[in-house]
Amino acid sequence: MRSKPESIKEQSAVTENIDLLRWVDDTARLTKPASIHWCDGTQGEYDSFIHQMLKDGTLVELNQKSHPNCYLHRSRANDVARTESLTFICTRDKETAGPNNNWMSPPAAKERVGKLFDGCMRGRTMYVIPYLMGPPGSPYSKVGVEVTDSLYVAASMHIMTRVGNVALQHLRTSHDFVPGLHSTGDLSPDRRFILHFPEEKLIWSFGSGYGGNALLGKKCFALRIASCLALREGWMAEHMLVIGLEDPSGQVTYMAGAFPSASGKTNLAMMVSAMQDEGYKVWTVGDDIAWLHIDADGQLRAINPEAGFFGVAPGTSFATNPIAMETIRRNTIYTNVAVTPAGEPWWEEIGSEPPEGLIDWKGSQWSKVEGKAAHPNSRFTAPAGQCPSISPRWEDPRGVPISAILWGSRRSTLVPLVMQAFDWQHGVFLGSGMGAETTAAATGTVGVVRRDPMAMLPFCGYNMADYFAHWLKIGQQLKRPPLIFRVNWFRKDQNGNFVWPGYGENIRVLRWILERIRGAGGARETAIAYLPTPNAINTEGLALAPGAMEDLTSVDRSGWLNGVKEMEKFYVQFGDRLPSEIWNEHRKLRSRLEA
Ligand code: OXD
Ligand code: MN
Repeated sequence: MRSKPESIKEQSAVTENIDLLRWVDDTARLTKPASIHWCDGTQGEYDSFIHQMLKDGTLVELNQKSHPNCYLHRSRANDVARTESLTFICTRDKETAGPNNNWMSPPAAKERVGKLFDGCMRGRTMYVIPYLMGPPGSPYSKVGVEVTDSLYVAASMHIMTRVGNVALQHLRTSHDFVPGLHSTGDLSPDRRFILHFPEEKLIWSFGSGYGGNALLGKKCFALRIASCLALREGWMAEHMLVIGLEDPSGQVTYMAGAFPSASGKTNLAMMVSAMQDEGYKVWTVGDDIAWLHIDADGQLRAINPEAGFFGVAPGTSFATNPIAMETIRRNTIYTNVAVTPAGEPWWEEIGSEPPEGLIDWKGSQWSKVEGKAAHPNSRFTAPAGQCPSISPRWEDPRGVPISAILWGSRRSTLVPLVMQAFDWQHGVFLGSGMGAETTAAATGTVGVVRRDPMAMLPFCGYNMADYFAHWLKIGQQLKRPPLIFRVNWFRKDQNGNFVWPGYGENIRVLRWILERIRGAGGARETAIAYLPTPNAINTEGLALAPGAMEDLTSVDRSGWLNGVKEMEKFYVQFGDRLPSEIWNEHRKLRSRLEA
């Protein structure tokens, strides 16, 4: 479907949506491409994109016997992660964006970045990608249209979203779509801007080809813009996995979990339960983003707006995540992993030694002295439908009912293995003050503790004080609010070893959570939350160090008092806008700890 960027009339064979045609036409006038390609989302189109990228070197073919339809993309060395410092929320009023966001006024942003877009697609093809976020036929699904000059982006959007007619059908003649303009530009970080205009539901991304910056359906739309829409419309767009936990009777209970980037969300979402023989099994609904709505009965329901996984490769192995390993054996685009001489993808902790002749993520012969062979934030992009543990309800247009919400982040000290909030308000407070060790998913130092409320610090498209208020308000509208838990699989001992085995053994924690949902499970009230009683979590058969479980389920009062001070430093930046309920919970926690 190629055409010259001429009149709206020529493009109207694809859609009759005048607003969409007008926006595409205006965009073409700005970026001045040589031709326009409207994506139809078909397999034939995907195959032709792959073919072109193999020809021009954007992709390298991997071993088609062991990894059919799998390819490798190597990005620029300076374009390997989300760049939070170059990500902006552009609202009329700076306070609307809040201290949690970088801000530019919309006219200033358009003036500055409009110049970069002017003529940036000269001599190149502009791809127009209509895409649907959410299951077809769901009242909760929404349409986006990304315009890009990157074939890698167009192909990746095919995997991560539902592209083409399905989106145009959902949209019909409505003007209710989120336009997103993307160009890789010259990939210079000096000319890199990820801009969001929530007031006009618009995204502009320039100068990066990295997934989180360039696949605009994901972080830009499904979180930053969607969080603003959700505030207005009374729902929630969250950085959450969604799983179904099946019990021995076959009943499935759904849970949503917010974990910061590269903190084991995909592993938890695809967990092979260590208690499978006893009838406990985990089903995957989504691994990164959940849109949560209140239904007519006052029940919170979740859909996964995405259609694929954009997961972190290093650390993924048959031991840690066999389901992911199965999922990414075919139809997968890898980015910045290493390659073996047999043409197979390789990364650190994949479960095999680096073979002789390994090629690193930059395309050079790898040698140990040069450090990691795969980039720590190397990724796989794979269709969700081919995941062996995908839930039969992952595309249910009504979504799945949520019974529990988990907050999780990497904390090597202090935070217990699991704890239950006293109630919704206390749970919102625990989420709002969540500390997290930074990871390689964003540029910057790794391993530093920062406040990452609800794992949304990089993704909340508006002032987080209002976000906390929104969470509190949603709780009041729910007939039976989900129980809220804080989990932490990442505690380390003095020698730096993990105290809890994690992965499939986390089912033991999920089972306790399930018991709590059902009004059972041993728990004791402490200063910070309800903690499991000594034998409430079954540890039979685990090789835990003596005293490990006591450590993992006790309260370090002085450590928590320090944490309370850190929270205070974070909260004060929101001034009077911070809901009084958050301050009340903060005060109550301090006095309980001091008692
Ligand atoms: C992601 C992220 O890619 O959170 O999911 O960075
Ligand atoms: Mn994420």
